[in-house]
Amino acid sequence: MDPTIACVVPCHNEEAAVGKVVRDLRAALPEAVVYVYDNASTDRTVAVAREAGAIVRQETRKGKGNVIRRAFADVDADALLIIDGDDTYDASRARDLVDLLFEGPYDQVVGARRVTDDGAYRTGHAVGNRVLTGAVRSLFGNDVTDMLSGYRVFSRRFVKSFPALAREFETETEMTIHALHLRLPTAEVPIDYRVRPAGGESKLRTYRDGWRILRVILDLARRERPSLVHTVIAGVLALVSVLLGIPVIAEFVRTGTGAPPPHGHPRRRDHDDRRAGPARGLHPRVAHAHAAGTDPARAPLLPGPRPLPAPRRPRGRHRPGPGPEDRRRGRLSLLGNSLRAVR
Ligand SMILES: Nc1nc2c(ncn2[C@@H]2O[C@H](COP(=O)(O)OP(=O)(O)OP(=O)(O)O)[C@@H](O)[C@H]2O)c(=O)[nH]1
Ligand SMILES: [Mg+2]
Repeated sequence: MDPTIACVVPCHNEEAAVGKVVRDLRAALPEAVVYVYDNASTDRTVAVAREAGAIVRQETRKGKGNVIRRAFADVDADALLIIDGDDTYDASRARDLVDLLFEGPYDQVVGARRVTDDGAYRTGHAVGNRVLTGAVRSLFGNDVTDMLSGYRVFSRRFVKSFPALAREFETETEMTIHALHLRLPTAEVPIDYRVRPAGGESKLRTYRDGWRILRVILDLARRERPSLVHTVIAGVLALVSVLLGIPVIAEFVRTGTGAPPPHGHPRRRDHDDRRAGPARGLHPRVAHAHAAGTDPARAPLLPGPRPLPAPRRPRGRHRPGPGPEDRRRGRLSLLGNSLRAVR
């Protein structure tokens, strides 16, 4: 028995292009059944698709991901091809993709876009696709060059095992990661990517959908590669903490104590000592002799007050420690030092 082939075309307001897409598919794959999955179109998409020979199905929940989930559940075929209804992909290449799937045999064949028309990609989309594809390659494997392509053929095995969770444009990311994670045999076929015909309008919102796609990548990475993700997070935090700690370690090495003096600045010995005088605590006669470079024993007796004895450290449990104000200043200065060192 010949293998069965189905084509699924998700459409939302594509009256300008869907007729040509359906006709091209039917010409390339006469034996295939072509389904147009519409939801909430307010133009003549449904009528145009029917006139071109497609079976039109409706999905109540809006979003390309919702449509794909419904189609994967309902459609039964040995090969299931998906393609956008905006005629940006070359539907006449459908036979090449399907033949390769059966020949492989592969579970997925992706039409990897090669831009032939300047302007086929909206500003920044090519770069965004490259960045997201690079993130997926480094996290999940190197076998993909266009992870956001919407032109693919799947085996029955892939379709029935695919846990379709996406609601909107994250659906292609899920397909790519599903194949990479389960190491499903996948091939790519270079295909032309061209501008949509006049009258058609893109539904992709660059930042909102780009952010959703990135979140799917991170979420799947956390689930599929937990040790890698948590090692990277721990490594970044360890690096930050070492950077913040450098001033404290340097202070410790220099002074032998990690805590800064209570007045909030590292102790400057020369300055403090000069203020205190060279011979604090010495009898003025001896200090004078030191300063003059003479023998203190022969120095003349000078009148003057005897130095006060050094204050005695209180004993017992009620020694006065640094007050709350001192501690607060100490903490602030530690933070200040750390931030100054990071800068
Ligand atoms: N049924 C259905 N189809 C949708 C919905 N949103 C988008 N589509 C279809 O999904 C396909 C891809 O949408 P596009 O707007 O072309 O998005 P894109 O191809 O990623 O972006 P462009 O590069 O700007 O074309 C098109 O056929 C849309 O009509 C939706 O909510 N429901
Ligand atoms: Mg498109």
